Amino acid sequence: MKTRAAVAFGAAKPLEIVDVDLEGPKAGEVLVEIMATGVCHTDAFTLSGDDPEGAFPAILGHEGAGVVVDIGPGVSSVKPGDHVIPLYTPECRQCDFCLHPKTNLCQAIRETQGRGVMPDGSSRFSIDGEPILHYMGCSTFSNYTVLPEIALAKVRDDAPFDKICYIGCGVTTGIGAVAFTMKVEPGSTVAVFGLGGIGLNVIQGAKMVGAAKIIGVDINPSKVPLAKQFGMTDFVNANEVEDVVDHLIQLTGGGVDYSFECIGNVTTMRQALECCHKGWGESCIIGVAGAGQEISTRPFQLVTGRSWRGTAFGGARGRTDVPKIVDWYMEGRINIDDLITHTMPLDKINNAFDLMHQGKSIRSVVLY
Ligand code: NAD
Ligand code: AHE
Ligand code: ZN
Repeated sequence: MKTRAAVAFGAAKPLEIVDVDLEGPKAGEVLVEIMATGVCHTDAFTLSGDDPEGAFPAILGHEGAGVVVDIGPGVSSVKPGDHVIPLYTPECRQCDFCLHPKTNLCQAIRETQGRGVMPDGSSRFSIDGEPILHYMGCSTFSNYTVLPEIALAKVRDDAPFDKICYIGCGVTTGIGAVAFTMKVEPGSTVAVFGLGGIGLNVIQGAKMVGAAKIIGVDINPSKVPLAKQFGMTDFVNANEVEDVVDHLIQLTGGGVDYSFECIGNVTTMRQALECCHKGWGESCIIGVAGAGQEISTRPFQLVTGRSWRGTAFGGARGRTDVPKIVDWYMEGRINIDDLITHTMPLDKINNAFDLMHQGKSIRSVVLY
C-alpha cells in the first residue's frame, strides 16, 4: 500500500512529506493506522545528526497512537480495530531483561530496532524500491506503519488519540522516572532541570507522589506559569544565578533528595548530580546527549553518598503500564491537555521542530 509520511532524507534537513510504499505485516507484525503523533526532542536530536544510531533516509516519530488495521501470521494479542500505542521500549515478557525485576529494557528486538529495520532485518518502507528506515521501531511520522506485536500497548478505545499519543513517550517518561525508576517518596525535595515536554511531566509525577518542594531549573522563564500550574514550587533561572549548584544547595539547606536532568546537556547533568544532598541524594539522567559527549564529576560526589542513575521510558513496561497510564488520564488523575500547546497536520510537521527550537511549545501533536 501507499502511505503519506514525513521522511528524513538526511541529517539537519527539513522533513519531506511524500507518498511511501509500505509492505504489509509479516509474521508477528501489525499494520497500524497512526491517528496522532507527538514530536519529542529525541526526534529533533536524531534529525540533527547527533544520534550515534541516527541513519537516513528514515521515517522518524515515536510518540503515537492509532488503530490496528491488519495483523500478520501468529499475532494474538491485538486484532483489527484495537486502539494501540506504539512502544519504542517493547515488552516481550520472555527475554532475560523482561524477566528481571530491575529493568524495563526488553532486548528482544533492540539490535534490529537500532539499525532501523524490522526483526527479520528488512524495512517495510520504500520509495521506488529503495528502502526507507524505520525509527525506534515506531515511525509514527507515517500515517500507516508496521510494528512488531510486542511493541504495541493495547489501550481502551474511548481515549482520545490526540492526547494519549503523548503517553507513547513524554508523559510516561516523566511520570515514570519519578514513580517507577526513582520511587520518589512523599515529602521529598526534587529538582527538575529542563521544563519542557519531559520536565513538566516529572513535575506532574513529583506532585502526584507527594513531593514537598519541587524546584524547576531552566533558562527560559516563559516556562514558569505552566510549571507552577503542574506543581513547581520554586524556579531557578540558570542564567540569573552565579552558581546553580550552590544556589540549589542553599535553597534546600543542603541539597535535594532527587534531581532529574531533562535537557540532554552534560553540564546540567553534572549540576543535577552535584545539587543532590550528601549522603542520600539521587540524580536521574533522562536527557539524551549527542555522540561523543561524556559526563564527569569528582568521584568524591559518589563516595559521599550521591547516586547517579538513568531511565529510558520512565522505567515503564509498556504493554503492562501504558494502558494503566491511559486510565489515569481518563480518570482525570493526570493532565495531558494543557501540555499540548500546538497541533498541526502532517504537512506542517516542520513547524513543530521550529517551535521546539524556539522554546515556544511544550508538545506539538500532528493530527492525521
Ligand atoms: P524540550 O525541548 O521540550 O525541553 C528542554 C528544556 O530544557 C527547555 O525548556 C529548555 O529551555 C531547557 N534548557 C535547555 N538548555 C538548558 C540549560 N542549559 N539549562 C536549563 N534548561 C535548559 O525537550 P523534551 O522533549 O522535554 O526532552 C528533553 C530531553 O529528554 C531530550 O534530551 C530528550 O531527547 C530526552 N528524552 C529522553 C527520554 C528517555 O527515555 N530517557 C524520553 C524522552 C525524551
Ligand atoms: N540512540 C541514542 C540513544 C537514544 C536514547 O537514549 N533513547 C532513549 C529513549 S529517548 C525517547 O525520547 C532510550 O530508550 N534509550 C534506551 C535504548 O535502548 O535506546 C544513542 O546514544 O545511541
Ligand atoms: Zn521521546
